[in-house]
Amino acid sequence: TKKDYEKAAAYLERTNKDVQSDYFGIAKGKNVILINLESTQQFVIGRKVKGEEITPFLNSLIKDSFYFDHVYHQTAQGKTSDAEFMFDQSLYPLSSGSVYVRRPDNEYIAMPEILAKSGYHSASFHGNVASFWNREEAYDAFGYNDFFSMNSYDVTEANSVNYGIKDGAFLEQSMPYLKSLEEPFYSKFLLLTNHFPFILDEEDILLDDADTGVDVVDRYFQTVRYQDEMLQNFFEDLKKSGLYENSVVVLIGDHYGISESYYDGIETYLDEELSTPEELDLQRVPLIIHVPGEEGKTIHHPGGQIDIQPTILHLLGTDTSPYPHFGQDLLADDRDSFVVLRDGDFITEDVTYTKQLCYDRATSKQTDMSRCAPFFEKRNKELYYSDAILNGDLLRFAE
Ligand code: GP9
Ligand code: MN
Repeated sequence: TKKDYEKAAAYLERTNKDVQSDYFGIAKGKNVILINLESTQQFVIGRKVKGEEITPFLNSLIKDSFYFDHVYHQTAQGKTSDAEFMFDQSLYPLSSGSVYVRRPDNEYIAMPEILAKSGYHSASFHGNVASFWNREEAYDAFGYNDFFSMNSYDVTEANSVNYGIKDGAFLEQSMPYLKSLEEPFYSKFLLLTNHFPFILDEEDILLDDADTGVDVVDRYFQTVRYQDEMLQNFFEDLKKSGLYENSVVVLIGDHYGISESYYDGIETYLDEELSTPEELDLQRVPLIIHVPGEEGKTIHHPGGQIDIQPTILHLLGTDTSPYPHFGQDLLADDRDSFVVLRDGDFITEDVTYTKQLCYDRATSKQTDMSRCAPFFEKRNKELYYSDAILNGDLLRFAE
């Protein structure tokens, strides 16, 4: 009911989600190119296998970008679709199933619709079939103008692996479409090659075997390395086309690639036993935001995928206060860092709550529950009001 909507809106107002940073509006009028790094976890950034960097291109890009090294994925069963949903809508995903599949008929106020008010055209690019995760229907609900899916690409046996068209061919074939878009645009690219079980053709293997004794982990490093190389090519094409200077590029991982059953391989690779808070920290995904002309800066404060939408909107100089959203501008220094994962775990500036235990973030040691307990109510409310909005289709009452 409208009353329920008003309660949720009052909660969002009380918790002050609209703190702005000094960077508000620095990218006004620029295009946005958001790239979803499939299954890419933060821990690969800056690391090496047999002396070779796993992500040489991303490592160099970070030097002149905003880089967030403590952003956690907040996805649940909807995997990529949950991540995308947060980027576009800044609501939590559902605790089970995918919002795309379960709630495509809801009213939404998503990124494409918000940016359309400033004259932006919006497009999503993805090499898999349009019906996967019910994207076609969901994108209509979010207000996307274009969806370039499998039918828009020349997909052959030779240029495909695992789930479909390889990232290299996908990005290359996307360029003409991207160039043809009306500017300014908001575009979203969903990569595909770095997906479990991490299969590559021989010619695409650019990194030595890590020899962890766990094949999935060894292959993971190689598909991440391949993805990195294809991104480098894409950036070169962006530069050639002239789009680079006029676009904000956001790169972010959608969810973990290595599940708990393969942690042995990560422990062998890192040469250490993972503590409980370190296991939670494996749920971090890289977030890199490149704004042309801006100096590089690394931000260590914790954040989540739910924060992507307000962070981008603020860079573009869009006031987010009229739009219901649970995230915050990650560039705002004086924000209250509070990351709620979909299973109820959470991370604050000082503590981590996971496996029903409380940990001190500075020491990674278990600490008294009294330091985590004060956040339980806020955690519950975040998830409660977001669920209420989705299950009650409450955005239809928003102005
Ligand atoms: C498939 C892509 C990958 O279209 O979204 O699927 P997921 O990571 O969600 O399993
Ligand atoms: Mn995914």
